[in-house]
Amino acid sequence: MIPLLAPPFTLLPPPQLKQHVTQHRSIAGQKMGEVSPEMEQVFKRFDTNGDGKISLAELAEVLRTLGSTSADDVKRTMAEIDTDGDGNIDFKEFGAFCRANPGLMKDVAKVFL
Ligand SMILES: [Ca+2]
Ligand SMILES: [Ca+2]
Repeated sequence: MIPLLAPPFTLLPPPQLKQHVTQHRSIAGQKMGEVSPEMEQVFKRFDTNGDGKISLAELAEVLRTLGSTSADDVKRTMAEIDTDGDGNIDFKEFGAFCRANPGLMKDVAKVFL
């Protein structure tokens, strides 16, 4: 007589398939704009008035803490991160900057967290 159920082990995907799925998921996650919890904390430290955006004044304060007091530096950094040019860095822009500069953001996290 043929058993109705296959032995359980046949239901598990082979190891190489599992691996593939895991890799695919992490790539998809990055495309969705995933930002690490550390970066979210850093953003909250930067956004001192808590409106969900980093203004030029808030960015200036961040750069001052990091040792840069030049107004030109602040303007240049703002222009670099504020990709839609509305004069504020929102979390999406901040996340994109974090992903583009992971080494720099690690150093910044060390200072602020
Ligand atoms: Ca703010
Ligand atoms: Ca913006």
